[in-house]
This record gives sequence, structure tokens and C-alpha cells, in this order.
Amino acid sequence: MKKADIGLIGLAVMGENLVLNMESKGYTVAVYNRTVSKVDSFVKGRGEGKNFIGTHSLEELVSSLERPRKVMMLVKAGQAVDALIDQLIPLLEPGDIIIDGGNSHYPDTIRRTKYVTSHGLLYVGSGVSGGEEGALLGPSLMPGGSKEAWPYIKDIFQSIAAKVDDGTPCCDWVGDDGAGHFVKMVHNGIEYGDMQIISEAYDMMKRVLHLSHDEMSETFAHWNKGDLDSYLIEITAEILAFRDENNDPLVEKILDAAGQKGTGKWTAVSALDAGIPLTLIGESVFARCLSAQKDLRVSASKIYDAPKVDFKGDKQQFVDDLEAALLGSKIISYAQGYDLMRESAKENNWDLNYGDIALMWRGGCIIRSTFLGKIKEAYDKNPTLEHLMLDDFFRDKLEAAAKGWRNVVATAVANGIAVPALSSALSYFDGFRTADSPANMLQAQRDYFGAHTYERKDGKRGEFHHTNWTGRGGDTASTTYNV
Ligand code: NBP
Repeated sequence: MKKADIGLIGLAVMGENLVLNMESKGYTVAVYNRTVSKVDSFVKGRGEGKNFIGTHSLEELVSSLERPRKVMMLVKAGQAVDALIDQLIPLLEPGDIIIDGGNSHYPDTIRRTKYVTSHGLLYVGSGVSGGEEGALLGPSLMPGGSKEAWPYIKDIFQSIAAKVDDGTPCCDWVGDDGAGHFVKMVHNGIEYGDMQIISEAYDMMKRVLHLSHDEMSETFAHWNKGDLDSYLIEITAEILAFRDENNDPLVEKILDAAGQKGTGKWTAVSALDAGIPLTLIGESVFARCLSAQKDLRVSASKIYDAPKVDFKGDKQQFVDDLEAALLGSKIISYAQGYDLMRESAKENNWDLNYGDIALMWRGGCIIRSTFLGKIKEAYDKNPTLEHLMLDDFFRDKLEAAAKGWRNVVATAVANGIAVPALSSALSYFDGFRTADSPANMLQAQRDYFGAHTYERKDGKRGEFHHTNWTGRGGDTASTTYNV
């Protein structure tokens, strides 16, 4: 009997669709699921008549694979992955490859790569993005781990991945150990940010301009033909147009308490650890947290007066300003995400290719957009670009967006409407382009109360001074350290 090219553990929504994708590209796939009845129902159901080998134990799965064996797990992230690795190791032989395609946290993947390779096996942690439809028709894949594994899995991965217009697959080797899952994590963080700024724009259209749902839908559909062209803008237009059985916009009946699975939080925590200002994603995570405090907000709404919304400007101009605010904020969000990747790559010794990462996200995944093509161009032009906001194209776009963006934030503030992502992005922009920040005051305060020392504008960097501000303190400075 022909052996399988790859084995998959976990026939839930992602696994089932991914193996159908692999099979459709000519691969024979052995499948296994902890609840084995799902194997039989899959093979007799969606897998009927196709090149699948249904297996009922890990032993059977492993013995049905061509060597070097490639075993991919698409199971719930966390404990299940560690447990499966421990069950697989004794069944595999040197050179065989264990792949984790779930949403694992990258420090776990760093740890698991070390652990699995210490047993003579190879390990790959791959981000998979695009949800159910992406898994079936072409996801964005971000593999990292043991580089020696890449030649053995490259053809399968690149053939099932989404392709951009010229046929380039949205999948390439990302880097060592946890690099693939790290890049997937940042992708998810950026997804949080894109969703939040879109939600804030919708809120402004509804509460300030009083646009109908059809008008809002048409506006998003129109934006989808310009710089904002993206999957999330496209589905927002469709969501706004969707009516329920009573012909009411369904979106207004959905409770405003957002869920989250943790990848946005991980991105924000990584940024705090790395000392990188990832404000827009951070605000997006907190906005979800505040949304989840629904009862508290309802109570507060009864004890605080809200300013009466009063808009006397030109509606069409304000819609254009909203488009500018979205584009400006989106540039900030990606620039911050790339800044985090650059810093973390340094810390973890990953040799990340930033243009290729933009290309991997260009198709198949939730944040796919034409905008990512511009990021790819920026890094092609200058592979060592220090910050995306220093690129000419993005500078011109930010400058063009600033006036409308400021008007949106000012209008939101005047009318008491929270726009945490749009406004914090604008503050970051203003902080970023300001040579002289007020941090001289922070340094003075730190030196005043804690003798933490300061550098002088007229001195050399790295030369630290302490002042006895009150005349009461001594001249002893605290240890200079930066966090
Ligand atoms: P789930 O995350 O819901 O996981 C269900 C699968 O995990 C089932 O096959 C289940 O087997 C298996 N499993 C569990 Br739970 N514990 C196990 C254990 N201890 N040993 C073996 N198998 C175990 O499935 P999913 O939504 O398809 O997602 C799979 C992975 O892909 C996750 O890491 C997820 O975060 C990631 N992901 C999901 C999406 C998405 O849109 N859903 C997108 C991108 C990435 P059972 O049938 O026996 O319970």
C-alpha cells in the first residue's frame, strides 16, 4: 500500500480543511484524531474517494508515513501539543519531522524545538492564518524551527498556501525555533488593530454622521477600491449590509462584548518586554477588555452625562477624513508591529526577511491587503530600513492623512466618543516626529526623587549626571540602568 506524504493529527475545523487542501494538490495524507470516530466519519464523509489513510492510533499513523516522516499537529494550543510530542517521540526515528500548525505561543515553540531536536528529530512551528476557508483554499503559512526540515516540507507547504497575483506563495521559511509562531503572533496582533480601527470608524459614521447601514456598507465597499483595499474592509461592508429575518441590520443585535483568544495580548506583552511602543495593538486589546465589562459600562452610562453629539460639518468631507484616519492609523500599526519584529529578531538571533513577511501576509490570511505590497516594496528598496515611517511612500501617505485624521480625533473627543486606537495612533505619530519630547522632565523627576541621574543635551550620550536638587540630599547617585 502506498505510504502517505504527510500525517495530520487533529481533525477539527482547521485540520480537516487543511488536509482536503493537501489532498487536492496531489498529496496522500494519513489522518488521526484523538476521538477516533471523527477519523471514520471524515474518511467516509468529506474525504470519501480521496487519497486519505484513516488511522486509529498514533502508531498506525506513524507507520503509514513515507520517510522522513512528517507529522503535523493541528490541535488545541497548549498542553495537548506537549502531550502529543511526548507520545510521538518514541515512535519516530532520527530525521523525522514534527510540525505544530496550531496557534502556539512562540516561547513554547522555542522550548519545544530544543526538546524535540535533542531527541534527534526535527521540529517546525508554523503559523497558519486564514481560518476555515483559508485552510481549505490557501492559507498564509509562516513556518519556523529546524531549518533542516524546510527542504522536506517546502513543496507541500508552498503548494497549499495562498498565492499572490504573480503566483508567489504566501509561505516561506521564517527563521529558527519560534520565529514562525512569533511572526504569526504579530500578525494576529495587527489583526486586532485593523479590526479595532474599523470598528471605531463605523462608530463615528453611525453616531456622528447618522449614516444608514446601507450608506455605511457602500462607504466601506468604496474604500475597498483604494489604499484600504483589504479583506477586513471587504467583510465589514458585507456585515453592514447583512439583514436578519426581520430585515434589520444583524450587526446591531450583536452584544458589544468582544472575545479574545490571547494572541493580541501576547503581542502587547512581548512589546512591553522588548520596550517597543506598540500602542495601537495594546489599545485594541484593552478596548476588547473594556467592551467585555458590559455591565459596568451600562451602570456608568446611567450616572454620567454624555456630550450631545453635534456635527455641523460636511458629511462627505468627514467620510473622507475617516478614510484618512484609518489609513494613517493602519500605517502606524504596521510600523509598530515591524518595529517589534526587528527588536525581537535581534534578541532571539532571528534573521527575519521583512519584505518576505509582508508577502506571506499579502494573501490567504485575515490581514491580507494591497497595503502589504507597499511594505514589501519599502523593504525591497531598503532591506535595512530602520522603521517603516522613515520610508518615503509611507511618509507621504502619513502627511497626506494627518489633517483629516486630526479632525476625526478632535470630533470624537468633542463629542465624547471613545476612539482609543485612532487617537493613540495619532499621538504616536506626533510623538515620533517630535525631536524634543517632555522626557527631560521625567528624567529630572527621576533624578530628584531617586538620584537616577540624567544625560545632558549639551553633553555626550552615556555621560550621566546627578544634581542635589533640594540641597538636603547627598551626592550619591543610584545605579544607572535602563529598562
Ligand atoms: P481546536 O483548537 O478546537 O482543537 C480541537 C482539536 O484538538 C480536536 O481535533 C481535538 O481532538 C484536539 N485535541 C484536544 Br482539544 N486536546 C487534545 C489532546 N490532548 N490530544 C490530542 N488531540 C487533542 O481546533 P481548530 O479550531 O481546528 O484549531 C486547531 C489549531 O489551529 C489551534 O491551535 C488553533 O488555535 C489554530 N488556529 C485556528 C484557527 C481557526 O480559525 N479556528 C485559525 C488559525 C489557527 P478531539 O476531537 O478528540 O477533541
